[in-house]
Amino acid sequence: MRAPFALFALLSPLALAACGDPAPTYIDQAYVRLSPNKETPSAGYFVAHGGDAGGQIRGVLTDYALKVEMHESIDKDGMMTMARIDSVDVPPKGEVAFAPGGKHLMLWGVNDTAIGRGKMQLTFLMGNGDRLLVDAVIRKPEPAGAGAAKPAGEHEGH
Ligand SMILES: [Cu+2]
Repeated sequence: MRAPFALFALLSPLALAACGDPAPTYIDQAYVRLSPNKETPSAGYFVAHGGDAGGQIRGVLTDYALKVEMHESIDKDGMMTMARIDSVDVPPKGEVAFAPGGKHLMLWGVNDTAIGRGKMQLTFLMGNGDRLLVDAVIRKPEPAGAGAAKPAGEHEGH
């Protein structure tokens, strides 16, 4: 007659854990806008969601480009310039957007196989040691002349 009780005792901690699972940190809406010129880097964008605990992005890796850096465009006395950033805090229940004109990824040497496939996997290194794997859609460069419609401050490849 003790078996049902033992079974319940074993199961209940799992049930409690399932109820209390915190919302995780995650990343979505990732895309890479290819540079029209192979010699200049492409730009990557995404939205990081902090979940319940928040998190910190410490770096981004990929097998499909030679190098990836996190950058931030800044207005310095009216001149748009940019600086490398080493980490980004994503606040609890908040989000951080990497978007044209602000924070962005720079990717050098995007792999032709990835371009043909139209997407590439990015690995986000998080401050707690987690790695988040995210598929970024690869967008072809915009045709020359489309630049007039772009928001101010968006940088072209350099
Ligand atoms: Cu940049």
